[in-house]
Parts: sequence; structure tokens; C-alpha cells
Amino acid sequence: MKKKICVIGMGYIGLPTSAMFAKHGFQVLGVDVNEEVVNSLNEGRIIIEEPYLDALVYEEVVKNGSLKASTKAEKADVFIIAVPTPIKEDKTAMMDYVEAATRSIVPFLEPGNMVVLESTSPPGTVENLMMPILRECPFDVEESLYVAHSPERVIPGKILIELVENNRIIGGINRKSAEEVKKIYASFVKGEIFLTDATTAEMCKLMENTFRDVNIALANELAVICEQLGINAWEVIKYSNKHPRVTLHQPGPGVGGHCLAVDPWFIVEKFPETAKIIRLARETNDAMPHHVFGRARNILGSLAGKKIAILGATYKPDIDDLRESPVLELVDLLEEVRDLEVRIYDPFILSYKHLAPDLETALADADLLVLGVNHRVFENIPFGELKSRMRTPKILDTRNFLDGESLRAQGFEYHLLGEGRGFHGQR
Ligand code: SAJ
Repeated sequence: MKKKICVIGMGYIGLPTSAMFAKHGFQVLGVDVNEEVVNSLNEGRIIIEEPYLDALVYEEVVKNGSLKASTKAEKADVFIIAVPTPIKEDKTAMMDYVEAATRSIVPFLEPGNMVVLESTSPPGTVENLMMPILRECPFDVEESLYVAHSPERVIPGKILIELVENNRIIGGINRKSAEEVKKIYASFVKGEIFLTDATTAEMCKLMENTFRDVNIALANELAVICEQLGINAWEVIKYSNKHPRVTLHQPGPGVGGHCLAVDPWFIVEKFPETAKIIRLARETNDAMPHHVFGRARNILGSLAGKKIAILGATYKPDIDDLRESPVLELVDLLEEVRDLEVRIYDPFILSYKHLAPDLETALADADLLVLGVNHRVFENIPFGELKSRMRTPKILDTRNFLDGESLRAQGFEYHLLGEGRGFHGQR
């Protein structure tokens, strides 16, 4: 008989993971509090955007009955928790969904079952939040239940590929738990599977994103220093990275997305006195939209009554995701200026405030164009032809994406984040 898996949370991680298990020989019940999600899933429809996922769900696993959905958990062999862990105003993790999900499965747990947390969580969540709840089971949980954290590490847009190909960490409350849970994931994971303890697995996931965030903060700090020094940070990065042991990251208008801008806080929350670099990195990156705002103000003298066109607003290139985008933070700052008009042009975004239907409209009578994100489709923009549309042909490039030399030759006043008024500045 097929092993049964009950997955709590049918979002960006829970649903693809469920479909993957259903495809690889398990009977899966996907549980979600949202009835609309459950009803559409039972009809083979999904309400999240992810390449190939609808085909897998509709054509394969729902059609053949191996994936079903419900608003209530049921008895199963394996329980996987993949609910959101959003960040609160005070920069601490909102763990209510993990807690509620854990409570919801307790009535169904039996000796020999597995419980796996996939949600990105502060260190100690399995041991200190989940285990006390699981111990309410009427049997010896440490002896008879296999409990582990196996963090999701897939990138949106490539989830079905990365679920299979990425390495996986499985951190158990004991060795046996990690080993048992590994057998389940080994059904479809082709990457290596590493076994450790639960808190180490939690820290691995958080540190991967923190590593990136701290390195980007270092690049952003370098950018501001180079502006003051009168040199070009991108050149410093290019030549420093020729060293065999140096990999400086790229500066930019800030760090967005729901991972890098969030996860480091889960460490700071637990160690507010010790996690100094991690906190400072977050604050440094969060300050970048303010820095870009300051550069725009310096370029234009005063912002009041001006028009600024923003080219690209998503949190990174070639995607339609606006979550935590630093460019939107910049837009919010600009909105506060009296009589300032902002127009955004981003072909990936269908609706958002200040959105212009095309670049021509965005640029009409603009005093400054700010390049917010480097979508590949922006590579061939004929700036020379568009120049006369602007009131003053000024550009601020926050990604070192545009050809500054050529733009200057065409009569633009080109400014680059991370470049000061030195030898290269010509300003
Ligand atoms: N960024 C810079 N400079 C850089 C690199 C990135 O400013 O040198 C900015 C980007 O513009 C963007 C932000 O950082 O605003 C985040 O982008 P990203 O590509 O670094 O990461 P995410 O948030 O899309 O996905 C990350 C990935 N983590 C790592 O690479 C360690 C992904 O593998 C994780 O699965 C994902 O977080 C997650 O779910 O945690």
C-alpha cells in the first residue's frame, strides 16, 4: 500500500512538494485553511504562478488521484509543515502558523509517524516550539516519532527543477529521525542529502541567505565610500575579484524578495546582542533606497515639482515579483515630495501605482530616469531616440547596467550608483 503524506500549507513550497511526492509513489493530502485553494486544487487548478506546476498537478497527480486536498488534516504516515513564517513589524518571526499547524496534526499522530518542518524558521523552532506541542501525544514522542527540519531552498521560477536537483539538509531531533526522513525525500531528490540535527539545519538555511545579505551590504557600503572617495566601486569590485580568494558582491538600490530581506532577522531576534554584523547588514541594505533618493535629490538640486521616471521595479531582474522590492521603497520616498511626479515603466508588472503603459509615456517631460532593475529587455533601449522626450536628459543607473560612456557621448548626464566625482565621474 502507498505511504500517505499529509502536507500542511499549499503555497509556493507545500504545493510543488506535494505534487512531487504524489508523482513519486506516495498518496498525498494537501491541507490548507483557504477553501478556495483546496477546491481549485481538487479540480486540478492551482492559484500560484510557477512553470510546469499546473501541468504536473492537473495532468498527472490530481487526475490519477494521488494528490487530494482538504481543509482538515487526516491520519497519515508522514506530516510535512510548509506554512508561511512572515516577519512582523518588530522584525521578529510570526510563528503562529507553524504553531497552529503542529497543533492541528497532534490528534492524528501515531507511533512510527514522521513530522517534518519545511518552513524557514528561527533557530530552535523544532526543539522549543514544536516538540513541546508534539509531546502532548499519548506516547513517548522521542522514542516513537521521527521529527526533523528539512528547509526548502528552491528559487521561484525553477522550483520543480531545484526540488529534485538541489542538495538537501535534514536535521533530526535524533539520528534515527534524520535517517527515516531521508528515505522519504530520497524518492525524488537527486542532489546529495546531508543529515544533521534540527537546529543546525535551521541555522544552515538562515545563514545561506544571511551570507548573501551581509556580502551585499559590504558591496553597498563600498559603493557609498567610493562615491565619497571619487572613484568607481564597480571597478574596485571587478579588479578585487581577480584575486583567487575574493568574491565581492554587487551593490544596488537595496535588497528585496521575501528571503534575504527577512531571514537574517530570524537570527537577530534570537541573539540581539551577538548578531551585530547581521543586523548592521540588514540596516545597511535597508538604507539603500534612501541613499538613491539622496542621489536623485543631489542630481536635481530640488525634487519639488519634478518628474522622475523609474525603469524597472521588481526586486530582481527578469521576474514579476515585487515583494520587498527596494525600488518600491524608493517610490514611496519620492511620493512624499511635494508636487513630484513618479512614473514607473516595467514590462513585467501589469498593475501598480504610477505605472506607465510604455517607456515613452514614462519618459515624457521627465527630469531624471532612475534605472531600478536590470531586466534583460532593457538592453536595447534606443536612449538616443528617446532623449528629446525628457525635460532634462539625466540618468541615474543603480545597477551599472547601462553603457555610461555611450550615453554621455549622446548628451546624457549619466550618474552611476557607486561612482564618485573622481577621474571617471566627468560630472
Ligand atoms: N542582490 C544585490 N547584489 C547581489 C546579489 C543580489 O543587490 O550581488 C539583490 C537582488 O537584486 C535582490 C536580492 O538581492 O533584490 C535578493 O536576490 P537573490 O537572487 O540573492 O535571492 P532570492 O531572494 O531570489 O533567493 C534566495 C536564494 N538564496 C541564496 O542564493 C543563498 C535562494 O536559493 C533561496 O531558495 C531563496 O532565497 C529562499 O527561498 O530562501
